[in-house]
Amino acid sequence: MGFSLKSSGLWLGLAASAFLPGVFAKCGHSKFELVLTWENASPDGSVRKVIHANGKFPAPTLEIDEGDRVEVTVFNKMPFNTTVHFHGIHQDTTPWSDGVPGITQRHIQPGKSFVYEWDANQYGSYWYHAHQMGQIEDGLYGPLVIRPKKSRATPLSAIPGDVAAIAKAAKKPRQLLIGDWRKQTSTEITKIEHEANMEIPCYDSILFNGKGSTICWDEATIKSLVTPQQQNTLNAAGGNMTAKGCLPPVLIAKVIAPNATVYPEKIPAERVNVCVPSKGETEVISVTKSKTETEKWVAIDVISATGLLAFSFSIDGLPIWVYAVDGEYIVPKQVHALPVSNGDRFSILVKLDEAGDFPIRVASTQNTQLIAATAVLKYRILESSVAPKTSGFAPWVRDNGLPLNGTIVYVVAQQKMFEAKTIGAKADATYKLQMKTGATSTQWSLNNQGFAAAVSDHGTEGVALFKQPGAATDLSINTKKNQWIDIIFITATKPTPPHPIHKHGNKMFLLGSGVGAFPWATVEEAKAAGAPLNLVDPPRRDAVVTPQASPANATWTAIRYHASQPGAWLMHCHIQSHLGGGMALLINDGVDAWPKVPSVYANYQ
Ligand SMILES: *[C@@H]1O[C@H](CO)[C@@H](O)[C@H](O)[C@H]1NC(C)=O
Ligand SMILES: *[C@@H]1O[C@H](CO)[C@@H](O)[C@H](O)[C@H]1NC(C)=O
Ligand SMILES: *[C@@H]1O[C@H](CO)[C@@H](O)[C@H](O)[C@H]1NC(C)=O
Ligand SMILES: *[C@@H]1O[C@H](CO)[C@@H](O)[C@H](O)[C@H]1NC(C)=O
Ligand SMILES: *[C@@H]1O[C@H](CO)[C@@H](O)[C@H](O)[C@H]1NC(C)=O
Ligand SMILES: [Cu+2]
Repeated sequence: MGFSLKSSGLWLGLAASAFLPGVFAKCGHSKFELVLTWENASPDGSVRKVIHANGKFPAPTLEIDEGDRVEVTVFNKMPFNTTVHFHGIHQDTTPWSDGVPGITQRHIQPGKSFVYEWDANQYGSYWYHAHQMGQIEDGLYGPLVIRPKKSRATPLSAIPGDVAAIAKAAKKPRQLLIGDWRKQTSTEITKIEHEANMEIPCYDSILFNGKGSTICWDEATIKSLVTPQQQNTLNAAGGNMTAKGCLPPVLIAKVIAPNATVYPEKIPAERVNVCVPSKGETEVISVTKSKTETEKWVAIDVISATGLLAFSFSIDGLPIWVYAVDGEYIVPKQVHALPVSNGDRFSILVKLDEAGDFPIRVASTQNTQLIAATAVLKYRILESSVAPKTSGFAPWVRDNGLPLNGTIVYVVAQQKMFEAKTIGAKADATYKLQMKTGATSTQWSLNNQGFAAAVSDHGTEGVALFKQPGAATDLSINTKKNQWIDIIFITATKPTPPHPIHKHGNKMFLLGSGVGAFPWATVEEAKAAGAPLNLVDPPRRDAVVTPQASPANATWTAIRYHASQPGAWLMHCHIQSHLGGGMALLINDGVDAWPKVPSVYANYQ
């Protein structure tokens, strides 16, 4: 089965023994190979084409030790271009391994391979995914875990319980990737959206580690779940939720792009109006307590791999301790439900007492669709004579994503980082970005204009990282090395849904958000005027969610980051249809110290 692949600039001659699809790690150096293929599969019980990595979906977990040099070789055996992005990985001094076509590399074409190489100078829960068109929605995603070095202090002692049992659980967190899923490929969906001239945010299933089902609720159930906000939209535009629990895309188009000519007759009925149930497997996280253990805990890395849906995460009957967010330790916080947005990671610890099959509940919080699903946390106690509890657990959250009375929901703005990091006292530059919608509900922009590179290949213009940055435009900003940069996201057109804005490269400090169009020149001025801003110990995130804007009021969100890593970084909405619709900006960091790209990357074809 040995073979070699030549791509000009990169010669990969692999001996048969070295080419075992899978994973082999050496001390200080983690090497992985991912062979990508395009296969028939039925994650939710319904067959379609799915991207497999080393023969499976989701892609395998990459387990790395903090401090390792990481090398990931991607073999593209699919009939289309691809790239792979390591989400949340700083890529300090290796911007060419960030995986964004047109920004940091050329496409990996069918039959070609590409070597990503970077330093794991972080720890915790991450994930990797395709950064080419809508390929996340075709299944190219997998977990990435960086085991903290032994000397790293942890916040676990703040959690009440058996210290050893907690530490043992946290050493081996289980990964739970949560995705939304449709019975058609991303290319088919995009084609329908273009023909109908509107965005069609309606999904079939929720997948836990690639497993799930299409659940069809009856009309009465859907009616009982409609949220006040959804009812407002229905009342204003005139209509009902569809059999799939979706707001009719025509209503969304009416609100977002009222002047667009739409062709709803081009949308196949099963895409929105008709729900066809199908049954796949149920994901089970199994935990067993042995006779010698006195207390049992389980750690779970909750990872959102959704293309569009934001959701509430909870475990019926069990409170959860959040101890890390986006890979970094926080001061632990006990809650019942998590607001999870596209690309987020929450690392949680759960104390288990009585044996049972606890429902792990995910419910959409997106206005566009009512959809919910459960996986199972199966807890057993060896040699116990008590029968496990299999039903009757009290949920924390309704299937429309709204918390029940008394449920404590995690609040991102109140997040306290465990490790203090200096935040620049004052920004060297402030950018106010005007987020807009376009003439149709498929067009979006992060700053005035849609970003064409997000939808095309950027081929004729060349790769941003491979040339000296030009002057800043609506689609790019330039910074100098080690400047502190403030960015204010303003919802210039409204209404608009929440947007999970992800920044590549290093993390952002989330200073705050509020109502209005940010009438101030700087964050300091806003703070002096009483705006809700934390300039002392704000949360660090690799994505921030901009609050939705009603027809009456814009919203703003302020972040600060350190331009410590020269290179070309994309900042974009992580909703795949918004990214595809142009909601992106190029950040050229450190233009005065622009990196020299190794020829193996610069010459890659
Ligand atoms: C695939 O990648 C090549 C090289 O970057 C590019 O020329 C081509 O246009 C890409 N094809 C698509 C469909 O993006
Ligand atoms: C919505 O459903 C109700 C029945 O529940 C029906 O009377 C009404 O006509 C429907 N509205 C639309 C716009 O289809
Ligand atoms: C839609 O068209 C009307 C009439 O031409 C115009 O007044 C309005 O501003 C337009 N709305 C948008 C969102 O473009
Ligand atoms: C919620 O709980 C509080 C205190 O237990 C109670 O006063 C209140 O009436 C409850 N609200 C609802 C809507 O059930
Ligand atoms: C929204 O705007 C209206 C009118 O400008 C104002 O009265 C209202 O207080 C605003 N809402 C919030 C939450 O600030
Ligand atoms: Cu990303």
